Amino acid sequence: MSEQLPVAPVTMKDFTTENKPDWCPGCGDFGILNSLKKALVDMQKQPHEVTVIAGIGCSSKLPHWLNAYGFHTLHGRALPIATAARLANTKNDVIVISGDGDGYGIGVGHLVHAARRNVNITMLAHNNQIYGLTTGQASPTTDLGHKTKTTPKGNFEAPLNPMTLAIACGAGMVARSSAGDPKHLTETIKEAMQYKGFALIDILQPCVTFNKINTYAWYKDQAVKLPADWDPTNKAKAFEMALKWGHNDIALGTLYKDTKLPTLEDAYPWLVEKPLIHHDLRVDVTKSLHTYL
Ligand SMILES: Cc1ncc(C[n+]2csc(CCOP(=O)(O)OP(=O)(O)O)c2C)c(N)n1
Ligand code: SF4
Ligand SMILES: [Mg+2]
Repeated sequence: MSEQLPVAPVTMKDFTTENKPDWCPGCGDFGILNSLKKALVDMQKQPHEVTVIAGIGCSSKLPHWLNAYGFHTLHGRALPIATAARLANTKNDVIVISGDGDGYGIGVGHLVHAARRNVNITMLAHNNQIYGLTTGQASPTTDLGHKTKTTPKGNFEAPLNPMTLAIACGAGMVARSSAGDPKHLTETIKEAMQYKGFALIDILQPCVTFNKINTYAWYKDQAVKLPADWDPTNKAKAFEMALKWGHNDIALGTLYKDTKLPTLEDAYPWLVEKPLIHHDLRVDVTKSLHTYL
């Protein structure tokens, strides 16, 4: 019998790359990367057990600086690729990294379908309410009246509410956290990764260079933690809470969670049994097509 080699405990160093992030000093993305690493270490995940799929944006550069499997895809297209990655190997934890432009703008159609399919992945939406990478244009979550490069007289388009959208589309878990509260964010990421289904974490993330309104101080002043006795299974109450935005009204925590909702992979038990690569996918032309359906 072969002897099992002892496995050394996973540390932050195991998830740290040689290259350092090129985000602006003080950017909220640093706090999100650190909280993600801490969550993975707390859960004692091995780097090879984790796949991080990102779109395009400052936030979406994160996979370059996390020592795990990673794919920096196309603007708005992380979710379909993440869905495929998860179905191809359900033993792998799949995390999506997205921005408010990437995930709630160009990629919002994919959010709708990932939510309704309840794909077993965790989406971290770095919501800085601006297009950071392209130097400060209004995004779908830019507040009304906010003056940006594309809204010089102030934004007159009502912002999209990602929380109500995700709940309405059938997401299994919908939470909000903050890059400025690493402890809360780490715990929320762990909860989302342990959740069996689609978990969206909308993360308040200051862009210190191009958003001078929604700063660390602004979010700290506006955000408030959900009460300790909050019941996340009450969908109507979660929706009501998700509608709120403003002073002492931006709720941090898990607004909604349905632990009984079937996930997409529940419909494909043969994929859960073993990864796609270990299946015999050869097609026998003598058999009727119906044999394969
Ligand atoms: C198809 C396509 N359209 C537009 C762009 C230009 N572009 C790159 S990132 C970006 C927006 C980034 O904003 P966000 O997703 O909020 O990420 P952040 O930089 O704020 O983290 C845009 C419009 C692109 N790369 N590809
Ligand atoms: S432009 Fe904004 S979002 Fe991008 S790295 Fe700088 S501070 Fe962060
Ligand atoms: Mg953004």
